[in-house]
Amino acid sequence: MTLIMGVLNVTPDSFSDGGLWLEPDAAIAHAVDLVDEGADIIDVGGESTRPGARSVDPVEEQQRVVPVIRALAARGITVSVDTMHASTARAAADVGAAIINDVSGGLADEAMPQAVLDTGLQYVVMHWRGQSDTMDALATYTDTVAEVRSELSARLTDLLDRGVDPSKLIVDPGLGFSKNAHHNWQVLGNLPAFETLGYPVLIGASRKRFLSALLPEGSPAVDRDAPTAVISALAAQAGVWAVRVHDVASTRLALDVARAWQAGRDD
Ligand code: PMM
Repeated sequence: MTLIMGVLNVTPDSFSDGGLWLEPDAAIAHAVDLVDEGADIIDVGGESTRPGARSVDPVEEQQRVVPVIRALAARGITVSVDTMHASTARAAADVGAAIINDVSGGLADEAMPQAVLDTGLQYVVMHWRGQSDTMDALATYTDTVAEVRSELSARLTDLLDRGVDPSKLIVDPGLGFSKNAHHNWQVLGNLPAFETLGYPVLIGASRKRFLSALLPEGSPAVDRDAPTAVISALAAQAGVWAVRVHDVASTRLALDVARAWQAGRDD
């Protein structure tokens, strides 16, 4: 059954929810709501990765995320930490995080693979070609699916060579990261190609820019929750391990529909 990773951005500048959950108490309350709505994992991030976002000092990032992760883990909630910094991953592990979600797949901080080894946490390896200020310029492919897959495969090989336990690894093709709308749809239409890497697959389509083309011009980001939920259902049918979403309730419903559909077929 496909899991739901609920997004909790403890940032002033994330594109769809920046500034909403900067206060720890508000962040914790929102995470508890997401769990009540059906999230299996809460992904806590303290640095926006939207195109053009400024990078955040790891100390500031830790001030944002550590108290929130500590409180959520103490409530028995499974927490992932969305970070490219090894020091933040270690600080999160110390207060009970279960998963390191690194959108750079270990490329942004050379100390990350050792942090993965030392903490023994699960590790999301996302496809990434460069920091937020350069990533759009790097969105060039001749064969999108093959190139994303082989670049992910190279990251996996590197991590395994350093001794990371394969059972800890999760892959994510990184929708929107050095990928335009066309590239994103190519990835989504070919999810089995990523599943053949042999690791659980995570998909993060939620509220991303490429969904806006399906909606009336000028629609707010929350209007992307319906297309996001449809993607969640289709991704579940394609066998993904988890979907990372802002609006958990609509994706919960979509996954329940997909499951009922499947049960009808198996009956
Ligand atoms: N997207 C964002 C941030 N973190 N992590 C993973 N594993 N996959 C993603 O697609 C992903 C991510 C950017 O979205 P946000 O600003 O809404 O958090």
